[in-house]
Amino acid sequence: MLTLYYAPTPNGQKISIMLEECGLTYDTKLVNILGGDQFKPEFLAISPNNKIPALTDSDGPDGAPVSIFESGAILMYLGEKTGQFFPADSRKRLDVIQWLMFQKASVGPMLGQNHHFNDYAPEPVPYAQERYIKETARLYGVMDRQLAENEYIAGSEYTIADMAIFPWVANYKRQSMDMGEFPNLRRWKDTLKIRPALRKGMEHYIETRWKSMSAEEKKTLFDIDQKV
Ligand SMILES: N[C@@H](CCC(=O)N[C@@H](CS)C(=O)NCC(=O)O)C(=O)O
Repeated sequence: MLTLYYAPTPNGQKISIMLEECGLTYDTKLVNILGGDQFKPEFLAISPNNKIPALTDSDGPDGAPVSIFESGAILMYLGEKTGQFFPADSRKRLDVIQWLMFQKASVGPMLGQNHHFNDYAPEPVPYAQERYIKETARLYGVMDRQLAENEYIAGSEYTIADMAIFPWVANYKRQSMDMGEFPNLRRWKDTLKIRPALRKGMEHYIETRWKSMSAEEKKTLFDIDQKV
């Protein structure tokens, strides 16, 4: 049995997309990250960095149960487990790993800061707002150039690297990006967004997504002091 610890955010949606694309059966445990569920000992036991997503599998690689945190590791685990969306060929696999690492090290953290300073910061910080909008545009440019030469982000096949990036680029309006400036990225986004399984993954528990955050919820999510 696979159990996904989840909230409907880009990092959570990466995994619901992969589970749906693979046609896997899974349970979902909603983690209320605005209410502090991520700090509960039972969640920290499987996700020590107090973040969703996490996955448990009662049938791990050696037949024993396993738990996994970090979305990139979960995507690679599911790719290996199912033999889908993570090519076996060494060169192709290396391409997927590079673009997956690019998402994990750059797209997620930088676009996350864009969301933070433009949506959640208690007061406007123009330097930070501008910095992260410019960095988002730079990263969109990197992806646009890659997609000028390749159908998908890591080459000719749809892979876990595309699934990791899509939920972030789906938020382009919120990031103040004009997709007209990135025609190849737009072509890729429009191709992916009509995949039924990807749509199902994107919509997984989307009705529980918050529209706004109270001051107390922001403190739970963003006040580093209370986390140490
Ligand atoms: N590097 C992590 C990032 C995950 C992440 O940032 N999760 C956020 C939601 S999108 C979270 O759970 N935040 C709760 C917190 O920081 O307390 C991954 O890719 O899995």
